Order: sequence, then C-alpha cells, then structure tokens
Amino acid sequence: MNRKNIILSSVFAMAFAFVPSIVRAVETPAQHARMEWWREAKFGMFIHWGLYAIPAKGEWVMNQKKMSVAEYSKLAGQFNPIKFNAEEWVKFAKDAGMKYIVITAKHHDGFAMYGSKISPYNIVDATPFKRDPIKELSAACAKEGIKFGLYYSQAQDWHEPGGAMGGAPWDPAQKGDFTHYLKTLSIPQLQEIITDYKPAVIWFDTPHQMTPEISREMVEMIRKINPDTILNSRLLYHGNQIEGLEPAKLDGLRDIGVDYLSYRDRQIPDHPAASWSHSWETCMTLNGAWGFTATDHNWKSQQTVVQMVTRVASKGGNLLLNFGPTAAGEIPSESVEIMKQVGAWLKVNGVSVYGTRPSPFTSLSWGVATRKGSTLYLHVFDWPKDGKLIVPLSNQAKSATLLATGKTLTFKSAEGKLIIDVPTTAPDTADTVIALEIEGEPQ
Ligand code: JFZ
Repeated sequence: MNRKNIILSSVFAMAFAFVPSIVRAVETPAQHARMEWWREAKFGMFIHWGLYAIPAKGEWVMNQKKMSVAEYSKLAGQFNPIKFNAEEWVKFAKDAGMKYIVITAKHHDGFAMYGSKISPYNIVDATPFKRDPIKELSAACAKEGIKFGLYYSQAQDWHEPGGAMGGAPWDPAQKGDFTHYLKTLSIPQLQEIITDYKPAVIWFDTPHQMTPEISREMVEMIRKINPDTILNSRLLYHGNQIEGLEPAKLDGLRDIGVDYLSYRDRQIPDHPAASWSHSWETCMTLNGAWGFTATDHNWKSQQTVVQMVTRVASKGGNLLLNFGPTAAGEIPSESVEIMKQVGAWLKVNGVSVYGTRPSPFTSLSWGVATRKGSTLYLHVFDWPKDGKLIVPLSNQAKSATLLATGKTLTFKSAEGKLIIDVPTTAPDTADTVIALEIEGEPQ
C-alpha cells in the first residue's frame, strides 16, 4: 500500500469509527487496490463449460427440456473431454489479447466442474474424466500471467433440493428450502473454491431469492478467506436491473462490498453509472450462445469484436467475451479463427485499449476514443471519404500518428475543431487508431 492509500484508509477508518450508520457509497482504498489489474485489463475470456456440452444445445438444456435430475445426471457418466488442454486454452486467451479468464465452476445445472468435497456431483468424482480442469487452468493461468476467475451460480441450482429455479420446479427432487441449500451447498462450495483455487474474481449470476443480508454474509465469508477476491454485482442484482437501478441501491452494492457492476448480457450500456466508472463489465457471446450449441454458426466478425472491445473501453468498462468449448474439450475452431485476427489487431493496437481511461467525447460521428494522459486514441470505424478526420476539440495538438505504422499525419485547427489529414482509404477496416498528442485537458 502506498502512502496516499494509507492516509486514505485512515480517513475512512476514522469516518466509520465516528459515523457507523453511514452507507459506504465510494470505492474504499482496499477495493481500489484489488481492482487495479482489473481496471487495466479491459478484455477477458468467459468460458461456459459443463455437462450441457454433450447435448450441445446450450447451458439451459436441462431446464428447457425439463429433464429430471436423474436423467440429466446421467450425462456425467459420458463426460470425458480428453482433448482438454489447460495450457492451450490459456495460450489461446493470451494470444487473443484477453487478460483474464472466468470459467463456470458451477452453472445452474448444479454440476461442479472441479473436485468438490461438499458434493459428489462433480467432474472428479462423477465422470470417467476424473481430472480437475479448474485446478489445471488455475495453474496454467498462474504460469502465463493471466488472472483466473470463477463463475459460481450462487442461487440458481436445478440439481440440489431448495436451489432457486427462476420458475417452478419440474422434478420433485428439486423441492426444498432455499436457506438449507445456501447453508449446505452454496456457501460451503464458495468457501471451498475460494480456499482451494484463490480465484481473482467470483462471478455471481441470476440472484433469484437473494437478499442484501445473504449477500453481505457471502461477501464477509469470502473476504475473510481472501480479501483480494473481486466480486460482481450479480451477487444481488440481475444484469438487466443495473441500468435502471436507483442511486441508493447502487450505493448499497458498494456498502455490501461488491466491486463492479455487471451490466445486462450482450449489450453495451449507453450511459454506464458515473459513480462506478472503470468498474463495470459487459459480457458478450461470440455467436448467439453461452454453452456449446452445435447449430449456432452466427459468429461475430473480427471487426465487430474489435469495435466492441474499443467501444466498451471508451466508456471505461471491460468486455468479457464468451467461449463454449465442446464435450471433447475443444474451443470451437470458428472461435479460434476469429480470435487469431482479434489478437493480431490487439498486438499492434493494444496500447490504445489496455490501461486506458474513458473518452472525453460524448459522441463522435466516425467511431470512439480512449485516453492515456495527454494522448487521445482515436478509433476510426467509419473512415472519412474526403481524407479529413474532424475531431471536435479546441486544444492545441502536438502530433498525430497512425498507431499501427507510426506514420505522422498533418493537421490544422479551425473553428474550435481539429482537422487531421488522413489517407483516402482506411488502413485498417476494423478500426484504424490515430494517436493524438494534445496540450492540456481535452475541451
Ligand atoms: C445468465 C445465465 O442464466 C446464462 O446461462 C449465462 O450464464 C449468462 C451469462 O447469464 O443469463 C442471463 C443473465 C442476465 C441477463 C440475461 C441472461 N440479462 O441481464 O439480460
């Protein structure tokens, strides 16, 4: 902890000592410190992987087909992903420019993808595979310098009696008491994964029946074991609740100890909450599905992905992009091809993404911007046909360069705008980045 943080912590400590009823509405110094890598990261890999990869109809198949607990459980006997290679997955993430991984330790189907001692319904004890992919991935991530996080469905569980259903149970075996489920399965398993794998992030989801009190209890339990664990807002609120959440509830999330907002799936928020600037994330599918879906070939292009990453960064957030590996343990080849191109773009242009701050512009007709100190990165999606890029900026500029090639561009100021002379055709059809050095604060 540096001196500034120590002073800040003391101020906070004093504030709470004397005004205990205050709602902690701002980031604490400890929170700021544990979020440091996350704020810089900007781009992460989401992985939905479980027994549902066998029927290959997505992770909701048990619910959608109203499969009984006994019937769905039989899939475990067939699950043998012998092509799984943790090192390869992590290298894939790294080459694609993704800085962290969040994988399903347990999804709504209730099946633990790690060796759990709390329940035998897990990959080590219930499948012929017998290996612990979470352990293997965690080790590979540590080796490659990739942060490793775990998705854990804390409330919704279609296998365990009392688990939240998000609807009516379809099998008598699912009936039970939610508190009992929390006490005997969810909380002990959370305790177990925090202790055994020390995940950098716990990614909660679909908080049916969750209350502020239960949330607080979970946070306290987790922080006691590892205070550095980063926690998302789906502990208590669904993704689609965040955009309309009243300020008092947003502050309440801070008070509970949540670290970042997890917005609605597959949508970039128009106006992310200013009070959570740099601490929000959007999760996105590369085709239309989370869990492996054999019939879904609706893949997004490299251009779409690059523009999503930069658009999210321009608003101060992170993009968590999903992959749904097969039952054999492979990342779909289409995903691999797209991400090779995304990785190639980030290798050249990554400086305009990682560790950047949000755009000073509310909107730009041709694309988005990111910023690092006195450098503005102009991400041009729609290339100006007349060879003149107009930037609504009255500052003096020191230099303008094409980031990918280092080519210097000429420019002039006119009527409170900066006009940059650019080639007549786009050097990069996905996103051409211009690094603009300016004097003073952007205005
Ligand atoms: C949830 C899960 O049910 C789903 O299986 C997947 O894991 C996804 C990442 O999260 O689904 C959601 C959650 C939130 C919204 C939509 C689907 N939302 O906010 O619109």
